[in-house]
Amino acid sequence: MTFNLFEGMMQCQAQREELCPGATVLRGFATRDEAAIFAQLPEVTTAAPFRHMVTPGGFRMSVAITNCGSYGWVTDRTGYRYDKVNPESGKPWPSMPSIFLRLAQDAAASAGFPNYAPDACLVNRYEPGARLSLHQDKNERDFDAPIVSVSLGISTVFLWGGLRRGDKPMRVQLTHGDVMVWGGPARLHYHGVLTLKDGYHPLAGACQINLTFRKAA
Ligand code: MD3
Ligand code: FE
Repeated sequence: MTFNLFEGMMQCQAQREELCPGATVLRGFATRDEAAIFAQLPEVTTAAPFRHMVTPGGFRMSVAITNCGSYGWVTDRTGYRYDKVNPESGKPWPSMPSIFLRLAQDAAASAGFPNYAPDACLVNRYEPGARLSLHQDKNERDFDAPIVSVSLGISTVFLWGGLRRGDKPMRVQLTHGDVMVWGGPARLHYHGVLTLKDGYHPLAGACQINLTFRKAA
C-alpha cells in the first residue's frame, strides 16, 4: 500500500525535460510497465516477425521493423506508406496490446496531449551497428496528433534536429524506460539515431527496442 503510493508519486514526478516546445522527454515513464511490455512483445513478433525493409532507393535498413495496430509503417521499392496489412504475409497487423495503448495515452496526456488515439505502433529493433539517419516523419495524414516513443533495452543516442535537414542536431541519451512525446511545433523536426554500440540489457538482450505510436489515418 505504502509502496504503491510511493510509485504513484514517482510517476507524477517522472522527470520531465523539454527539448523544445512540443518535445518532451519523460525519464523512466515506462519502467513500471517493462515486464508487461516484454510479456506482450512476442505475441506481436510471432504474428509479424521483425524484418529489414528496403528503402525506395534500394537500401536494406539496418533497423529491423514490425508493427501492431490497425496500420503499419512499411517501405519497399515503391515508397514509404502506412498499410493495413503486412505485405510479407498479406494479413492485418497484430492488434495493439492494451498495455501499449494505455502507456502511450498516459504519456501523451502527461506531456499535454489528452485524448490521444494512436492507430499504429511501429516497433524498431536496433542491434549493435544499426542506425537511423536524420529524417522527418510525414507519412501520417494528420500532424496534429503527437508521436510517442518508448525506449527499451540498451541505451541509444537520439539526434534531435531542427526543421531543416542542415540544422545541427542535439544529442539526447535515451535509456531503458524513457518515453518521448513529440507534437505541435516539434512534430516535423528532423531526427535520427546514432549507430548503436554493443551492450546488454536483461529484458531486451543485446538490442534496443523502440515502440513508436502514431495516428496514421
Ligand atoms: C520526432 N524512430 O521510426 S523514435 C521512426 O528511436 C523513428 O526508433 C526513432 O524516428 C527510433 O521514424 C525515433 C522517436 C521519434 C519518432 C518520430 C518523430 C521522434 C520523432 C517524429 C517527429 C519528431
Ligand atoms: Fe522518425
